[in-house]
Amino acid sequence: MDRTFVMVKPDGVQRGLVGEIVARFEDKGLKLVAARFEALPEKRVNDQYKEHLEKPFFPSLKKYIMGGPCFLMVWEGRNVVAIVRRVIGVTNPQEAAPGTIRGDFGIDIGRNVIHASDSPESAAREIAIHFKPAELCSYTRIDESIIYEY
Ligand code: IDP
Ligand code: MG
Repeated sequence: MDRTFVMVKPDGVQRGLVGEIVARFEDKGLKLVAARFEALPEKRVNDQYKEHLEKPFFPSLKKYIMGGPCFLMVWEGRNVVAIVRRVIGVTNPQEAAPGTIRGDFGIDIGRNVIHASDSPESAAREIAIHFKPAELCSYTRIDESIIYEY
């Protein structure tokens, strides 16, 4: 099974969207294997967004992400990285389709509620930034045998 890193950003936390967001992934049939609620230290924000360090929006992105606690998660499932990117919607909430998390809950690109890894390589890198291997739990969802055809 594949894994991806997902994080409810401070605006999502402060708007009380954590439960709704977790429910969407649970309802999809994905499996939660790790979670933590915390304010991110600067180093992990820089590591997380290392491809954006030189972008003009990076200072405001960092201020946004460090503006309050985040809810960090690892989700598991077949092809989970691509599935979760489709469930959250495109980066700009104004362009994100209705029915996606960003499409349903956001307006500004700099307040887009949620992060998710964009490739299996990013997922592995981001999971390792935020979680120790021992923090990833192994268990079976009771409905796994019917969610998956094989
Ligand atoms: P993603 O979150 O959909 O993967 P990225 O391009 O990786 O999008 O950008 C990371 C985050 O940086 C976005 O989710 C958003 O919070 C912020 N961001 C991206 N582009 C802009 C921008 O043009 N202005 C302000 N913030 C931006
Ligand atoms: Mg990204």
